Amino acid sequence: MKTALITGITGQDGSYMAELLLSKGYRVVGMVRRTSLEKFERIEHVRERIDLVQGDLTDQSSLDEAVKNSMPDEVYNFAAQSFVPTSWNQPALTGDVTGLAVSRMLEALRKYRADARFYQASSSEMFGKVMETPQRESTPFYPRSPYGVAKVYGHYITVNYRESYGMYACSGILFNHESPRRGIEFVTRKVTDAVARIRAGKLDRLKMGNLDAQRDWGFAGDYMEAIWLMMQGAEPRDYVIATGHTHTVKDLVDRAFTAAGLDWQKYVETDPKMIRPAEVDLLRGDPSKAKAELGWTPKVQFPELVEMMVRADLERHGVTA
Ligand code: NAP
Ligand code: F7E
Repeated sequence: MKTALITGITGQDGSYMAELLLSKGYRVVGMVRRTSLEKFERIEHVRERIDLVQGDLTDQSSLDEAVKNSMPDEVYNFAAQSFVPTSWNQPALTGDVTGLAVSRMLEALRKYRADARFYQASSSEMFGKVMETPQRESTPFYPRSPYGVAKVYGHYITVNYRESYGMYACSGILFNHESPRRGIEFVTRKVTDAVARIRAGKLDRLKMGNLDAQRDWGFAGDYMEAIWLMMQGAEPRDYVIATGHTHTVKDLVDRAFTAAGLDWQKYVETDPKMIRPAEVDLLRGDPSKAKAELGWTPKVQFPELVEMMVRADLERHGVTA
């Protein structure tokens, strides 16, 4: 039986990856940080089938212990400060947790389990002010936020440990992926949750930022399959994981409101305070390397994804579609 250590198991991706690995017969160990109130909603349904270890990405000794005690065959490093606007408010913390901490994880592995396979959660935010469209593995990076800059560090330090020490260390450059478990501050969930609250009579206005931004949105569950395949290769390689299609935030808003029988123009207003200091205007990934080498293609398309999220939020708020 293989053992996997997942950092960020309480997050969106960690919870889907835990499910996937359990379904494949892995022993799953999740790293969680100490909080005054437990936040295990996303893993409640698998809680009895996984082991939890305490650790924090800012604390080397806790990472060492997590690795020593779990002796993983595979490590999925999902933990990060992952919200882009927060990265302007907390740039040093983001640099530490999202960037430098990747070195700490790699060092823990190098010391105690150098033959374990390591996955780093790289991001399309590294492409930022894009140098070409669609973005592929060879597209130069031009990050536009402290978050993007930190992810570039995490990406290259992973490449560096692969090349310096021969470790099986790889990165997935994942484009935005969403689900009913997406954090409430990210644009997709913010919109689908607002739609449900409007239908439940709990909200009458929705303030948004830049409606013209374009993103390549996929389903988190599909993307975890790609990551797992990446970790089973003959040699470690980095891959762009995306759908290859792009939509504006306005399109997302329109679809989500329409799915609940609402006209978005009656509820949505833009708030200049929500415009970011620097924006990533357009992301569209080219997943052809993942298709050719991993045999991976996304199953859920954008319209189904939005409908799935609206349906889940309507249910959460007790509204029948
Ligand atoms: P998420 O829902 O925000 O989850 C982040 C996880 O990191 C949570 O479990 C959080 O724990 C944990 N964490 C934060 N700070 C920590 C610290 N100091 N020590 C230990 N754990 C800490 O993020 P996600 O959407 O699942 O994304 C997973 C990873 O993929 C992240 O690295 C993200 O940057 C990257 N990524 C995401 C996307 C996307 O579209 N979702 C795309 C590309 C890359 P708590 O629950 O305790 O806060
Ligand atoms: O914004 C625009 C906003 O916060 C998407 C993270 O998972 O994906 C995510 O980063 C777009 C941006 O995600 C609102 O300006 C308009 O252009 O959902 P988001 P993100 O910044 O793309 C990448 C790949 C990651 O790696 C990150 O970890 O939507 N937008 N109005 C808004 N965004 C938010 N959050 N709220 C608004 O009201």
